[in-house]
Amino acid sequence: MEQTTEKKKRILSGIQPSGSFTLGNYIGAIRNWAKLQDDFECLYMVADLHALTVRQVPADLRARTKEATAMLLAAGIDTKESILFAQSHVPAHTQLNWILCCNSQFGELSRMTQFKDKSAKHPDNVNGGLFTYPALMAADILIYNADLVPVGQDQTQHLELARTVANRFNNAYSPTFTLPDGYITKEGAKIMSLTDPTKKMSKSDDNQNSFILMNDDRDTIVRKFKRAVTDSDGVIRFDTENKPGISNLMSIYNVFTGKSMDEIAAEFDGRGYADFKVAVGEVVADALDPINAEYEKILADKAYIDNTLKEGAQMASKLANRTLTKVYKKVGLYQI
Ligand code: AQP
Repeated sequence: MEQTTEKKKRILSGIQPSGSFTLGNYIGAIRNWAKLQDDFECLYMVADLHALTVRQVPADLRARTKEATAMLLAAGIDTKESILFAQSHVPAHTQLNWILCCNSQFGELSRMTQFKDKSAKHPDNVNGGLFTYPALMAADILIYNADLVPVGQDQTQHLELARTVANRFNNAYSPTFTLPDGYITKEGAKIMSLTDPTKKMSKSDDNQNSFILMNDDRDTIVRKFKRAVTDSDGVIRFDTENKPGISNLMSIYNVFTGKSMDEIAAEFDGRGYADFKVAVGEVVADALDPINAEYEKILADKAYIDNTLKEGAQMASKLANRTLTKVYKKVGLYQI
C-alpha cells in the first residue's frame, strides 16, 4: 500500500532574554509555541544576540538566558519534539547575517518602525546592530528555510524584509531560500501594559507594575491586577478604543477561561472593577503557578539546562551550516 507521509512545515521563533518573561510574552508567544509542536517541526531560540542591540548588564544577560531556557522548558517546550537553542551558540546566524546585510538596502532598513521606536527610546545608543537587526532576524529564519514564523503585528515589517532579501538573493544567484510566511495564531492577542493600556506590555519597561512576570507569585499577580489602570465609568464592556484598560483585562480573562467578551460582561455585570480585577488575577495565577513550580525545579538543575542548550545548538548548527555552505559557495567565497 502506498504511504503518503506529508512533511511537516518548519517553524522558527525566538524570544529575547532582555528581561524576565511577561504575561504578554506568554500569551502572545510561549503558550502557542508549546501547542505548535504537534503540527510543525519547531525551532525555538533564545535570541541573546538580538538582546545586545540594547545595552545589557553582562551578568544579568547570562543569568536570563539560563532562566529563559528553564522557563521555556517549564512552559512545555519539549526537546524530544523541538529544537531549543541559544542564538549565539549557532555561529552560522551571524555568518549569514553579514551576507544578508550586503543584500539589504540602507533605505529598506531605515524604514523599519522598530528601529525608529528603539532609537527614540534609547537616543544615547542608536547602534549599528539596532539598524541591521532585521538582517539578523532574516538570517535566523532563512538559515533554517523556515516555512512559517509566528509573529505579532510588531514583527510583520521585519518578516516582509526577510522575504524581500530572500527573494533578491534567490534571483541574483539561484533558488536558495524558502520565502517565509507569517503565522498569526488566533490567541496571539496583544497584551497591554497594566499602567498604560495604550502601550504594549514589555519586559524591559522600567515600571514593575506595568507587567506581570511569568514567575511572579500569586500575591504579586493579584496586587498588580488590583492596581491596573482602568477608567471611571464602572461598566465591564469590551471597547478597546474607549476602555483600553478594561478591554485588556477582558482579553486576558478570555485567554484563560475561554469565555467570550459577552459572557465576561454578563458574569461581572453590576459587580464593579475590584471584583473583576481579583478574578483576572486569580485565573492568571492558577495558570502560571504550575509552570512556576516546574520552572524552579528546572532552574536548579544547571547541568540539565546546559545540556539542553548544547544538544539544541548541535542540532540547529547541523541544519544551519548546510545552508551557510551553499550560500558561501553561491556568493563566490573561495572554498578550501
Ligand atoms: N505584550 C505582548 N502581547 C503579546 N505578545 C507579546 N510579545 C511580546 N510582548 C507581547 C511577543 O513575545 C515574543 C517575544 O518577544 P521578544 O522577546 O522578541 O521581544 P518583544 O516583542 O520586544 O518583547 P518585549 O517583552 O516587549 O521585550 P522588550 O521589552 O525587550 O522589547 C514575540 O513573538 C512578541 O510578539
